[in-house]
Amino acid sequence: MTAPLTFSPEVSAALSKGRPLVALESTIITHGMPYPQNLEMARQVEQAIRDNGAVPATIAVMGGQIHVGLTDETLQALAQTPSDQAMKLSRADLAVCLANGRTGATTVAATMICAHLAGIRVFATGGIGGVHRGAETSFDISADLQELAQTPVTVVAAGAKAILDLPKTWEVLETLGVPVIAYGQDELPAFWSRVSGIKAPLRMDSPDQIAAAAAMRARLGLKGGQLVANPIPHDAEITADVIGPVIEQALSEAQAQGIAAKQVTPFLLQRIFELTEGRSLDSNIALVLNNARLASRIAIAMTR
Ligand code: PSU
Repeated sequence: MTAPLTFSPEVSAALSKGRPLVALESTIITHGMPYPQNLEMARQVEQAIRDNGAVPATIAVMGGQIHVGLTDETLQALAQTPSDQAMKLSRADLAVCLANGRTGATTVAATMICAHLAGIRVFATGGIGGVHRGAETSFDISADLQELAQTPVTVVAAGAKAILDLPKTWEVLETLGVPVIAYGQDELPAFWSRVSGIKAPLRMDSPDQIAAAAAMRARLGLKGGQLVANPIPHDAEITADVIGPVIEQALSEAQAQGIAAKQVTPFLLQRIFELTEGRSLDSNIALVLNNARLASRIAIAMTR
């Protein structure tokens, strides 16, 4: 019995020739950004990966299959699917969605699982999920963290999303034994902002170093992946003094409205988009593109 994987012709050709591949998630399309910017972002990110010498593999679940590499038609349909009509898939519900023939968008956790099944070792996204603020009472901690501890995929993100409790998120990753690597600086980035005031446990300055570290983990038989925290480009940054109060306001509205579980992150991103009059989305798209470029270079380094 093998996993129900359907490859696009582009991905299938890349896999058979051993070409560098970069996985992309679909929750950022269905639950992370509004239409039509989500579709533009998805297309631009795929193109950025091609322009940097690798092959993009956007992953989503439809008709009982894990689709690895989507046609533009499918991408369009997914981008226009209302968020309540696509399941937001993590490790817990991936099999349920597949077995019942439902449509599902993959989060970081589910994309890592699918990428690994497909033989893809690098994945680019915006920001991982993590420990939500108030987790000491709500226990709301993203399954993305556990996945990084058990599935061997290198995830390139601009850190964890700044709506989270970042110090607690990094503490949990340390406990789980996940290498957290700041790219090109000593401090961990904070999604919309380049700095967080938190020193990174590890720092690397080249794709080759990151590829070598992944290869060594495999040789040691260590489970799990690595997180590369890549700072947002200077010109797209929103500094903490600007974004901080906006996050606070969105968080208090979420609390007042009783938003919980899987709805928290999409609600906060949407409110922050409204409160910044679109600026947070422009930054989010810029950081995803930046991560896609670095992920392509890491994927190429891994094939050497
Ligand atoms: N990166 C973004 N926007 C997003 C996400 C990542 O720039 O919306 C998605 C990813 O799919 C990630 C999810 O796994 O947000 C985290 O959701 P939660 O906090 O509910 O675990």
